[in-house]
Amino acid sequence: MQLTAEQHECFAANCEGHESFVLTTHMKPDGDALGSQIALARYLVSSGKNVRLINGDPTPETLAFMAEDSPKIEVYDPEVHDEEIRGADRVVLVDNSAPDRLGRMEPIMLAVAGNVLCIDHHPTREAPWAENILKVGASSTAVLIWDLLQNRGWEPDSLACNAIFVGLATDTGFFRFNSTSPYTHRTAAELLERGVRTGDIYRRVYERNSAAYTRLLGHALANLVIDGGGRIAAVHLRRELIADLEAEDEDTGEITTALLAIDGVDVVLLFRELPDARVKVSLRSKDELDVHGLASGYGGGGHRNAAGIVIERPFDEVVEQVTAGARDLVA
Ligand SMILES: [Mn+2]
Repeated sequence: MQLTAEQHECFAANCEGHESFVLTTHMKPDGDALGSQIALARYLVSSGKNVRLINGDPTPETLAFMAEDSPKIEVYDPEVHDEEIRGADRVVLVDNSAPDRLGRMEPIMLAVAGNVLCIDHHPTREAPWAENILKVGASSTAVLIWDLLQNRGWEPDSLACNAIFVGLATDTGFFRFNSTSPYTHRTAAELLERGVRTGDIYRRVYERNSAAYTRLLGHALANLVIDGGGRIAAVHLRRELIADLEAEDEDTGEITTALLAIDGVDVVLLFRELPDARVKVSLRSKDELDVHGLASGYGGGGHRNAAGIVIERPFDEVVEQVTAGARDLVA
């Protein structure tokens, strides 16, 4: 078990005591966010509950396969959904406890905070939600959902199994981060026994790169900057380059994986200039080095080994300051 008896009781009371649910998650939903949301939705629907899935941002194309046969995931529109959200017996927020990671849904979620059940594994500051089922350090929210649903005695259907597997696999970098626990592997084993196919899921999620992304990756790798006595690797993606390579819509977060593979590098910084004069910084680190602390100094969030910042300052200034912070970290 991942969660305590009290947490299981809290979940049970929430399920039994309510008929209509709205499930939501953080902005730019990832595999764990959607996997948790979909698996929970399948369970609630199978229990005869009324369930709406409403997210602030659309499901990314690489993860659309997860949602194909799930209850429909709607993209938040205040005119349409505020009433639904206010009227739900219970609103469940998964894979996020921080209001500022709700994006467009922050105002309505804060308005109904007294009716929100939050299920999450991120380090949290003050969560304003009515009830919280939190396990910081768990590999993913999906394993928490698995634990909760197993405890309810529910036998998950194949869609829920796939959803949970995508959640735990993507949040652990396919079982390679240190957050990967024996429980993660045991859960994965249970899912494989129920028919989940690892290779198929890996291909669907990860082998989806475009030529534009691959060119950008090539440029990034060829122009990497080594700092901090060899312990920091950084990449700078300026507007002009992104435009030249027609890579505007590409998700560049994964470029950090290649940088982190450099021998001796412990911290990776990816600076990307956004169209609206803001700068996005993706930070990654190995082992005990805490880039979440560095990111939160600039209003960013994430985990110890993976964090992000979006900041409205001149590009060179952001590079200088965050790099200086990273040097302190490895010093
Ligand atoms: Mn997660």
